[in-house]
Amino acid sequence: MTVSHTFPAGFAWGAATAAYQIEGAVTEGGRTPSIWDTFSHTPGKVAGGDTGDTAVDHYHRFREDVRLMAELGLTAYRFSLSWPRIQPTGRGPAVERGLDFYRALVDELLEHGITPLATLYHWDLPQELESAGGWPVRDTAYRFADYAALAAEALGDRVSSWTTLNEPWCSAFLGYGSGVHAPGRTDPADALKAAHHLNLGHGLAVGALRAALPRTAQLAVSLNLHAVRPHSSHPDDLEAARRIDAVGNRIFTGPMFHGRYDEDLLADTAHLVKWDELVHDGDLAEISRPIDLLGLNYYNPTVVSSAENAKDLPRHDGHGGGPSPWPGAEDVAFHLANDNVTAMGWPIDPTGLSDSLLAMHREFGLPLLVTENGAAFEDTVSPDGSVHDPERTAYVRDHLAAVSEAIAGGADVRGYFLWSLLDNFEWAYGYEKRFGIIHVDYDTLARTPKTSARWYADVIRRGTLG
Ligand code: PNW
Repeated sequence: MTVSHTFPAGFAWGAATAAYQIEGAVTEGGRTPSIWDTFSHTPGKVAGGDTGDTAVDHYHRFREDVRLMAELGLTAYRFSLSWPRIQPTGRGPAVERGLDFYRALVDELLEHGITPLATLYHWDLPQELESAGGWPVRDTAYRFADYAALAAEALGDRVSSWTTLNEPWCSAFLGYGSGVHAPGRTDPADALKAAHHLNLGHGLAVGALRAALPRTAQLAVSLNLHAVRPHSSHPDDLEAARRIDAVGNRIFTGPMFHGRYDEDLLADTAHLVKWDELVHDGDLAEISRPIDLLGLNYYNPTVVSSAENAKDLPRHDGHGGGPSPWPGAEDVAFHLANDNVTAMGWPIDPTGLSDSLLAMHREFGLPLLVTENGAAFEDTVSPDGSVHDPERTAYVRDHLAAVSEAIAGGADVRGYFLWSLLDNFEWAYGYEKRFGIIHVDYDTLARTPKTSARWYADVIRRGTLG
């Protein structure tokens, strides 16, 4: 049976990037360091000693990049604003030169008929705020809301779709728990405090955005909700899955959508933080301010078991024996969903995407966006310069089919943003891993659309997978 995968009218066909991963120009226009500048310049933190100093030089090449987007027929583009470009110290007034860059980018997008979706925070905290304590400190949430107001006042006349945070799980637990992301701190209590202050920052920012933007503005958050699956139906594996769902997912969705932290999460982590001191009166009301859309970033499912049940099995904990990013669930063992993996070692399983979208639809009842989905592979560059990435095409096709199945099952999915538009700085992996549908030659910075980009353009033009 041939299934025709179609998408609703007005479905946003997008691609995504983030400021530090593509912009470069880290000292231009008044920009000062973020925690990722500090981290990438610390020996041993990023593969190959790579930094975002130049990245793919999008800051100087954005007009070419928008032209490439238009050639692909993208109807939407998700990018992030660099906080230290707009408000270098994380306090005080906005820097006009920083805002001018984003005004020019957005105008270029609009002239090409591409709808901008601006993310306020994709991990580049101004270093000065980290030096004052970073996300484990409550004040950072208020600083984030002030920055959100500045950005909305300056760009609200041309950007109507906004997301607050990208993947606060990564910011809190990779940044302050396992330390594999900036700022590289490794204290489980600080990671939990960071999670609460990211939640608070989100809620305060939603308030600031609502106050500054027209009533038609669409507000969202992007979460990397883990599609958690127990390795077996053994009660200990179910308990492992419950713990990971608590500290991986419900720690964000609980306060944001239900105005509460679940009792089991509080109990699992009670030995690490005093929640009643961390969470002030009124915080949960602030965090649960209504938003318009929920963004999901999906790459692979998360299969877990108890440590005991993993004794004789290969484990894939992803933190290489270093500090755990899972406070209160340090003993949980992780497994590959299957052996068919990307260049990141991440198993390919699109059912996690359809399952997550349907579960989110049922639990939150909000319109949804896939704000990131994509894969790293080792692409083949032919002598004629063409770049072939059939595995990426297959990955995206199968995941778009999963989105279409979720829509058929009732989920109100409004768009899909492929990660990523361009090969770019892949955080702790540097430039070694390539996620782009457009190849970047890191010697010349020349852009070449890969075969996956041509395929995606066809899908967009037809509006169906065929
Ligand atoms: C996301 N993990 O990062 C980010 O939003 C992107 O900036 C990034 O380039 C992309 O996915 C690919 O990695 C993640 O360890 C990084 O679970 C790490 C994890 C998840 C997402």
